[in-house]
Amino acid sequence: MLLRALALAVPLTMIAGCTNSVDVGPTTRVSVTTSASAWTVFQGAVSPSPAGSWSPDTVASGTFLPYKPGSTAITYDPAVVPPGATASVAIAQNTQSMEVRVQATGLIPRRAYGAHLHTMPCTATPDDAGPHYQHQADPSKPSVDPSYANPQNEVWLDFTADGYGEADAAALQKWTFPAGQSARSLILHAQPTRTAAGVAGTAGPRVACLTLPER
Ligand SMILES: [Cu+2]
Repeated sequence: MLLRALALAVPLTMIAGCTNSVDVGPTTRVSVTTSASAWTVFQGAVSPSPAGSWSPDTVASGTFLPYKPGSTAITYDPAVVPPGATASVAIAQNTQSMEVRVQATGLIPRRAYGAHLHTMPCTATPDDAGPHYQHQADPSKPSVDPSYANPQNEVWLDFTADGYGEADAAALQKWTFPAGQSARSLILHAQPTRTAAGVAGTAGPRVACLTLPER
């Protein structure tokens, strides 16, 4: 008898749910934009992994706020990365290649940002995050030589925020982080990354920083 009552209750609940949903307008975006939008592949050579095989070994996310002791997601320029903006980074590696994905929200709609993985964690001082992580280290510092400062040797994740201030980007590398060594931050820059000799890899001021976990 109890089962019978439950069997009746379930369809009734479903009907009630359908009826209610009529009143919910299409004004709430929720996560539709994020989940439906395609990853922007910076390097272009390989397609992103199919969703089923994507299994990152490193994930970090945070909400950018002005620096406080212990912060792991910091905005250095609230006019460019508004407090409350978010970013998440996921890194998936196999034996010889790596894919890095970033998703961001709360940015300035339709604004272009430079973005890279850097060597050190975030602090109150933007430069403390160090230079870009390089697979083959440039013997000259700062590295502005396009034969080292390029998106094959560094992890570049530049993006332009959409009309809602959201963005996705991905980078594919034909190398992996050596054991016990990895990039420790995602830096957002005020400008897209330059590629010309003498300025390669530069992208204007550092406007936000997300610390990545040690691996
Ligand atoms: Cu950078």
